[in-house]
Amino acid sequence: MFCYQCQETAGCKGCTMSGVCGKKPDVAAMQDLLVYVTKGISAITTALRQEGKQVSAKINHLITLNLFTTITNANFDKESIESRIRATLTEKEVLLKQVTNLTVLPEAAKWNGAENWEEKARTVGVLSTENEDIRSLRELITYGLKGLSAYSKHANVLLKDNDEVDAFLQKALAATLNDSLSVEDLIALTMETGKYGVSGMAMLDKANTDSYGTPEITKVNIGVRKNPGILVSGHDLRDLEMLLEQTQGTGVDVYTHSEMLPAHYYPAFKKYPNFVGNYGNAWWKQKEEFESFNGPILMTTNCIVPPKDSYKNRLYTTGAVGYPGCTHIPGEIGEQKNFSAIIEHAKKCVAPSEIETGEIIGGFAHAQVLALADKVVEAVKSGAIKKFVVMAGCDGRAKSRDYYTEFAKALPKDTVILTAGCAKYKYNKLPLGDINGIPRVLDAGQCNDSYSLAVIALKLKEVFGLDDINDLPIIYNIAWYEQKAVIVLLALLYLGVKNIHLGPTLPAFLSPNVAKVLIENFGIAGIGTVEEDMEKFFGIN
Ligand code: FSO
Ligand code: SF4
Repeated sequence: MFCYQCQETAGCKGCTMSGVCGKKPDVAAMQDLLVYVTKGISAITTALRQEGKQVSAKINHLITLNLFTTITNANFDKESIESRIRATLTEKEVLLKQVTNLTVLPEAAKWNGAENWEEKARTVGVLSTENEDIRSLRELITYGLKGLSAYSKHANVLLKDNDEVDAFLQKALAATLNDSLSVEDLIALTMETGKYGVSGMAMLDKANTDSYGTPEITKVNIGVRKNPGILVSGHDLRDLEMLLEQTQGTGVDVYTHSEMLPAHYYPAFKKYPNFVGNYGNAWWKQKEEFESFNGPILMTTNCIVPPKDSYKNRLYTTGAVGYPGCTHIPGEIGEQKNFSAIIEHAKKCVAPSEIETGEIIGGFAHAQVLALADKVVEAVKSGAIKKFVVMAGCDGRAKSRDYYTEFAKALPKDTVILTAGCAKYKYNKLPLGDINGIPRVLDAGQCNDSYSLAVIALKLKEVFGLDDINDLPIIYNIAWYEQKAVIVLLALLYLGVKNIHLGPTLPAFLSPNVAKVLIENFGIAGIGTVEEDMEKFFGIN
């Protein structure tokens, strides 16, 4: 196997024996093959569109779900990945017959699955592209598209689609098979991926707010009650809504975990009396926290850590997620899922063990921050707020990520952190206080709500009458882990944000030449020690 799509890749180079995430070589091979056939079907849909023919929403959704399935920590179940390959091959055969000009199609579009899949997988993985710069850009684009697929899927389950996003996604995916594209062509495509990243996040923002209202300042309980509970992890708000509906009157409480925390900020979820609070921290602490939760856990999206036997029978998956031996709750877009098995399971469990008490505050998506705009602008003008620091992105298990906690603690008291994604767990329980009533950590929501941070920045630029977003007093110090952070990064680059610091390490999939392009054109940089960075950003030593 060879995989280097996430920040935790072995030796900062690539996982070759087994994934640091727990992905085994046989699963990695089927993921490679799934990406390959998904690129193949995307080449066909792209050709069909060029011939003026329609592509159905069903095919668009199949493509996004396939990519989502291959995101880090989403699906470890070889059988479910194989069944997605089979379904894709079946649809591909049907679509292939509708293409008039077959000569434009790459081999992946025509591959019918009639040979040994393991052997085929060995020839189509990351390393099948020999030129390291082309490989780097192809993977950068593919990972961005994986992130975009995840965000599209979350909008799709709320019955929002954007044909332009799907058409681009498929065109770009197909382009990663095109040997005639140069490094320059692929750099341009990378930037275009960022553009559609903005569209995808905007679509999801609209889908979420149309469905559940505008996020508002909210205090979220981090303690527990005495009823048995279900813990909901991942990002899928529609799954959470269905579960909350189905648990009414059952005596079972519902808690959020990790990236589901921001659900509490939406008005629509506040009406459920059994929606208790948030339990635990970011994804990587789940082994201890799922154990002490005592009840069933529903993983609606990444990030699964291979479960301990002690709670494996309590772990349920749905959507793109899968783990062998864990019960998967089916349900397509627009269908009601039946969570009765989880609810009945919960009734037999004891209440969660308390691991924390108190509250955390969040809900600072763009509408809420803009509602406070006068206060924020006043604080900036008076000098009470000197700088904003965007610390969005991911958390992870590397010790080096303690940097983010220490960085947050060391920040001057006249700075405000803007955050989104699970990176927040590195500092959202620190007593960082407020500035004139404005909390020093403003949490916009999930990683996709990084869109909100961009909207806020663009609004501030307008209010202060600036020509360039980079003239704002904003520092970008972003942590990444998996591929959704890649689309967030590309979206920020597309919006013209420069000098983003990316840590704890730069992606292994950036070849030296591609990294150089990002450094020279966008000022992308890594991180230093907290002391070095305090000096660099604030002149503190
Ligand atoms: Fe991922 Fe990062 Fe959103 Fe976390 S981008 S790792 S679980 O922030 O959440 O999906
Ligand atoms: Fe390694 Fe990350 Fe790939 Fe898992 S997803 S195999 S940890 S690079």
